[in-house]
Amino acid sequence: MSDPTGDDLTLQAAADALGVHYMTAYRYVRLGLLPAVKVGGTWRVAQRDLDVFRSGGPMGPQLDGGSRRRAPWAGRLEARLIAGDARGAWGVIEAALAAGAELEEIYLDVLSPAMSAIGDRWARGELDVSLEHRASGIAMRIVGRLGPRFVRRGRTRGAVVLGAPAGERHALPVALVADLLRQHGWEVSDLGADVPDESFVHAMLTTPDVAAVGLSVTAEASFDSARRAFAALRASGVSGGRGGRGVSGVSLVVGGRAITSQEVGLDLGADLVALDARSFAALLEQVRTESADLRSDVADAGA
Ligand code: B12
Repeated sequence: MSDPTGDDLTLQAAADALGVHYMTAYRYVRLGLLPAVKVGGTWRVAQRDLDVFRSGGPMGPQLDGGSRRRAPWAGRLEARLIAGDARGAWGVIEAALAAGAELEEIYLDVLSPAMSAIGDRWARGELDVSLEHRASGIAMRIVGRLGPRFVRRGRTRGAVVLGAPAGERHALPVALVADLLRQHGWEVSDLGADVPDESFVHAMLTTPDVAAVGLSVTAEASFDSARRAFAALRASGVSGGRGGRGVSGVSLVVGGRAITSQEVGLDLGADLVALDARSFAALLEQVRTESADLRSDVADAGA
């Protein structure tokens, strides 16, 4: 290891140089992949060590499409989940993290496909539903362990209430989407699955600076209850209306596996439809900006 000198870097600067989240860089340090020393309570990385790490050797994670990052993590995780091997499942996650995967990749490109594959095998009659329940439990514990490590510090963009409507038992998608929004700086109130209409309404009315209420709909059988939840939220009089551009309004958003098009989502009574988790944060940001513009237009008109 080189001795950090005057031109050494903070861990945040090293993370920025690598194009990874601070926690990913921190893990590289804790796993012994990236040399760093603690100076006065903060990690410092020598520029030379960073250069060696970035070039991929000797311990570098081959971030630029190297074979470790392309490893079939989802398949390995699926196998551990089906085996009910919580420890092994976590080991796969740790290995993917060490290879440079970010939270979003772990959730969307590793955990989600693993769970979908398990669902497909259940649907083909290859797996008993008890294994699916057990796998879901392990997956939830992984999310519980992983999410808090990636929470973004600093000012929040606003709050979002998230949950699955009454009767909809798929809680894992809600937990994943909640963490991904948190990583983008949103404060998320995750109500989980099977949420009664009045709980959505209560959460919306009592959550400070709430910008949106998001419903996660995984099974088509939940369409009616999603419709009822949106109707109850709208009846409480707070929503911004279609388009989600209300001056002091809250956008009602729907997403999830069963929401296959804008039409399907709007028909349930949502203001906005997010067709995947990756676009949700961008959509919320847009709504926030448009609401702020609208507020200033109204203020100008009143002046
Ligand atoms: C795990 C699981 C369960 C678990 C749930 C446990 C839990 N704690 O979550 C249990 C065992 C309880 C369960 C029960 C049932 N399940 Co189930 N389940 C699954 C399984 C295998 C994985 C779900 C999952 O977590 N996927 C991973 C997530 C992350 O992916 P995702 O749902 O697509 O979510 C992503 C996006 O859609 C989006 N997103 C999700 N929500 C939101 C919200 C917003 C606002 C936004 C913007 C985005 C967004 O972001 C996520 C991340 O990318 C799926 C298979 C599959 N293909 O998904 C079946 C599946 C969803 N289940 C299914 C069924 C049929 C059922 C049951 C009806 C079975 C039964 N007969 O008992 C029951 C009851 C369901 C009910 N009433 O809700 C079917 C649904 C079919 C359909 N057309 O509706 C599936 C597809 C299985 C299959 N292949 O047939 N299930």
